[in-house]
Amino acid sequence: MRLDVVTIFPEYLEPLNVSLVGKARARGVLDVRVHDLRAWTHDRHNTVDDTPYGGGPGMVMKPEPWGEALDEVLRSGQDEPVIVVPTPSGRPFTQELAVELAAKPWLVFTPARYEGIDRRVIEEYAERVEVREVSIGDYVLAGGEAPVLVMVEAVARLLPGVLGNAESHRDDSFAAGAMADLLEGPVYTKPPEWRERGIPEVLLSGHHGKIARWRRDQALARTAVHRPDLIARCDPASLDKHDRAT
Ligand code: 6GU
Repeated sequence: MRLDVVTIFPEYLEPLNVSLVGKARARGVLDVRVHDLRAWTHDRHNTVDDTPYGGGPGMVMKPEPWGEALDEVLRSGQDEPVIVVPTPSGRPFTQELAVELAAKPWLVFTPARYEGIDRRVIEEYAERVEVREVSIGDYVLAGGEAPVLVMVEAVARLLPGVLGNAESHRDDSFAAGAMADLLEGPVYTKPPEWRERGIPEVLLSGHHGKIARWRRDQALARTAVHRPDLIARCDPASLDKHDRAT
């Protein structure tokens, strides 16, 4: 998979050299290219922003540098690109969207600073390629770079051969499966006693049926406390008959 990021803060994307994403790059699973938007400015001050038409606070990113940058980046590849525009006014980034993006051959991220990018840029490219405006949650960040790091990590770990264990995202919070739509419960490792705290007896029982049942109950309880909205959406058919109110 190829990933391009156009930003005025290329150094903000340095974490893409580290850990899971860094290893995927080193192994050739990911081809990541970070570009400095200011390379496509032509004035002495490398201006990328200007005051908003209609007035109001803050600055808006000028269309010309984005247009030149995106034309050049899009010309540089053969595959069908998807442009991902991080913005607090986008559609929510979910595990479902991560799965969808992980199936694409080429993602181009356009993180903005200030009050965002001149609307005409989004309109222009939406006529040529798939453009997704995406928010990572209901809070406001100073720019789209941190959201790009979030989205790239969520997508990269879904690519074949990136996670050590192909099973490890099977029952993640938010993954599809028997624990669909439930948050993960608690986990434990050695030693069996730490500061006088033991391990739940059932996990030492060797009884796989009881362990699966206990984990599912822990997941349900945790979800009820932290995300009652997910319980409300839960498909009763995904619970076994003992869980259903009759
Ligand atoms: Cl994608 N960008 C910014 N600036 N703030 C956000 C966001 C994105 N998602 C949530 N808050």
